[in-house]
Amino acid sequence: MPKAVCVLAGDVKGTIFFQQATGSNEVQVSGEISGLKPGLHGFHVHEFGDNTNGCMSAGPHFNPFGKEHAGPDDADRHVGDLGNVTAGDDGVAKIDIKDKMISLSGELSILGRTLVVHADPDDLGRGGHELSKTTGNAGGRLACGVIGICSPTKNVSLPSKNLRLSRL
Ligand SMILES: [Cu+2]
Ligand SMILES: [Zn+2]
Repeated sequence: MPKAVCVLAGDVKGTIFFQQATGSNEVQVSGEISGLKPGLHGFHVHEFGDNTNGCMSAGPHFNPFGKEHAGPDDADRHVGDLGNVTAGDDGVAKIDIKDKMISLSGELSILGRTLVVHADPDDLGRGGHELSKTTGNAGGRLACGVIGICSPTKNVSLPSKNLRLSRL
């Protein structure tokens, strides 16, 4: 089964795996991010895998259909809109998301693009802020990494215990 990985490095760090069963339209996103302020943090795939100017050169949310920003469960959304991750009091966010819009192949492939975790909660387009419909007003880009191909035989372990819901 195709698999991909993204490594976040710095004060905020973590490893996030992506896997998609052959022929399935669902991508399983799993992993852990540490060093976060407790609470919600916007979590998106941005368009470019360009980190030459840090996370800023990753560009806007991956949005091949020209939609407005929204939440992961909305039919009309940016393809890259994965919602929020939730950090506990220990600053660790455990991630276990299934998403039907991103893909590891074809037109909607996220390979070679950038995964970003933000300073603030993503309002999922509903906050009424001027940025709600473009970024969810999720604040600064705390950490990012390019999503790369990993070995299909790699053992991708899911976060086991004390799994917190990673979406609003
Ligand atoms: Cu983002
Ligand atoms: Zn978006």
